[in-house]
Amino acid sequence: MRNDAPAGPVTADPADLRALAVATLDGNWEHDHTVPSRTLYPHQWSWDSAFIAIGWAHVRPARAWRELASLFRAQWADGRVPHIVFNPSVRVGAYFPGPDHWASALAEGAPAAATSGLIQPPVHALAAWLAYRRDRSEAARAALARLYPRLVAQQRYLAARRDVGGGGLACIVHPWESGLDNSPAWDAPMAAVRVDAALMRAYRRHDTTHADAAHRPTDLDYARYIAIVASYRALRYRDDDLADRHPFLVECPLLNAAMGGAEQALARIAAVVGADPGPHRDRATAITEALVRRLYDPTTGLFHPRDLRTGRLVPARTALGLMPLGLPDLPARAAASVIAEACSARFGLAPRMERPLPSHDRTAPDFEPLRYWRGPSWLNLAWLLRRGLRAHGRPDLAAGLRRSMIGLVARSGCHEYFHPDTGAGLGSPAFGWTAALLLDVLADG
Ligand code: 9WN
Repeated sequence: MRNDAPAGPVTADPADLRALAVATLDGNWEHDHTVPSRTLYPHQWSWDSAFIAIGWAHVRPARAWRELASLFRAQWADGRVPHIVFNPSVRVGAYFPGPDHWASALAEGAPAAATSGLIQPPVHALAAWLAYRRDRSEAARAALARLYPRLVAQQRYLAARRDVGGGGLACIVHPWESGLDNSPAWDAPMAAVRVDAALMRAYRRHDTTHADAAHRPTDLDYARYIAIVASYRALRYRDDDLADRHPFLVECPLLNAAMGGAEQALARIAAVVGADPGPHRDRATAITEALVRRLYDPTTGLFHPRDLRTGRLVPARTALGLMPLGLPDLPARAAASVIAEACSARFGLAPRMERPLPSHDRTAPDFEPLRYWRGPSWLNLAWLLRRGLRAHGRPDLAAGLRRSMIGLVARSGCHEYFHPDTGAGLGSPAFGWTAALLLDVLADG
């Protein structure tokens, strides 16, 4: 099956939903990895592969390990895991910005494959651990042992090269690194990026030929995205002196929560592969403490990104600010306030949810129900939040979120994202992580 055709309204039968999810993943499988979408994203994406591996582990475990192995084959010498690994057999120009734009071959320590120079949230150690929990075969243990040093190097890169603020957290150098590209969380730091509005005349976007332009980031967003890439590319993606020369430096709550979660997962993996879990546990504790110290705002009860160019927290209340709940050692006070915010009218979490979890505060004036990460509901955010609710003793809310996630796919299919009021499917109709994470929640009632 090639996944280009929109999926129709589906079914509430779990067996049918599971079959739809497996068909979606099968349709997106590409020899050693899974594309997020055949049309919009025809290469391999970093955090997509992690979520997708979690799904494969339920149905074709060997593919979970191949997915992670192929991604980590493209790891850079400094430990960074690139956010896109380009498939050389895909037509040049099928995605913008493509391999020529990134020119990774010119950078020191880049792999043989063409990649981007950016990263995405490090959810891979968690994915590897969850895949192993489902598949404890000897082959799985060997795959986990091969991945372990690479996962450790990924964390080392973040801690050693990206702690520009010096407070024990990693910063992102581009909104794409957060995975939530056009979140209102980035509006203030992005506004400070000087850009010539005519810049995009020199390029052709491809996303807007496959998706409605009104649902995607704007041309001005793209002009800034390209300007920030140009700044980093000019340094050959080196991280020295970022504070002096790079226009976008922000500590993101989701990326850092993922980094802390990765250390928790690595502690478990270490115990399986004969390494010492202790340092991982210590680093997990230190990251949680740094998150609370640097990104928690007791007046909003939420976590907020810190803009390192101004030193200030970004005031927008987005779903990013809920994500540190995934850390099991988050202090009870912070966990309680995040849960209270999640249950407020802003995010509408409840044991019986009336509407799906939005990606942005639905009471905010800049909430946009159709535009990508500025309002629509995404399954990966719901999945991450659900883990946090379980870790912090709220199975009732976790169950509400699970039902809501299943309900979205039952209504609309494996879409990329969903209308936060109606649940209508938006973006790609056959999206990898939606299918994969649905398989995970279906298996885990
Ligand atoms: C840029 C692949 C990726 C996801 C991101 C999502 C989107 C890319 C784009 O698609 O970003 O990396 O072209 O818009 O925002 O989270 O990993 O699914």
